[in-house]
Amino acid sequence: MTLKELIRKYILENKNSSKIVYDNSSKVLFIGDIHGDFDTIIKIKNIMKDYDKVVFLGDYVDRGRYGYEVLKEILESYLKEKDKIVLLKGNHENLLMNKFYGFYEEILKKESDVLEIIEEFYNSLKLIYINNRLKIFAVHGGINIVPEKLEELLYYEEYLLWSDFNWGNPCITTYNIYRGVGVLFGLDLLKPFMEKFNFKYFVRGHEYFEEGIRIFEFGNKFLITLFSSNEYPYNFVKKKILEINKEGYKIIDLS
Ligand SMILES: [Mn+2]
Repeated sequence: MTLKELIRKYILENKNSSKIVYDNSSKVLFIGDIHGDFDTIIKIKNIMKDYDKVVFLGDYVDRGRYGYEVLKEILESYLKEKDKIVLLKGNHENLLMNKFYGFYEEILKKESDVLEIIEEFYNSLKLIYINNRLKIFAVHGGINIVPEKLEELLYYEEYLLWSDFNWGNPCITTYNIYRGVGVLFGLDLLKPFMEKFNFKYFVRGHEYFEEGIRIFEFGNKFLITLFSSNEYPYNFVKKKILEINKEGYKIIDLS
């Protein structure tokens, strides 16, 4: 199948469903930003069978060379096991971003018809994954409020996709000076959010670290940032993916 055909099938399955995925799986695999790194896809393909759920945290395309192949492979897997694979949206699932960071040109070269349908595809991606059994909240970037109900977060898509954790001053939520969009959210937001909704893990992508993962622990709760690409300009990154099960979490090295 062409990428356009795969995308069309994905849209049909998802266009009228909620942007929040609620799940009760007991063994979940998380994959951080891929940014066109096909090697990541090859490596996870063999281990996906060991999991009840596989959650991609977004940023599939741009920067790296193989965004087209990455999307194709992920959508083929999705269509084989629709209940198993969750595709969250990243800030690079956006045509304007693609014009600046490479995927637009890549589509033009590899399958230009995809352009007719790509924005509808981006709009049909999920924004939040919630696992009540394992007490996980997952999103590409972060949060900007402690809502009354989780569904309210969907009004703040830009914040969900663009926000970062305030590593420099974990206590304080402030304007995201580094990106000029979204917030840097601190413990003043994170802690009441996690307590109110009884989450133990906050899993996100969006930021790269040389170690491919960074974990902030508070009480018996964890904010985990994952990065799963070492395509240029991230060649130095020791890319990681993450398993969460009933016993705890396990970091898997893909580098
Ligand atoms: Mn991102």
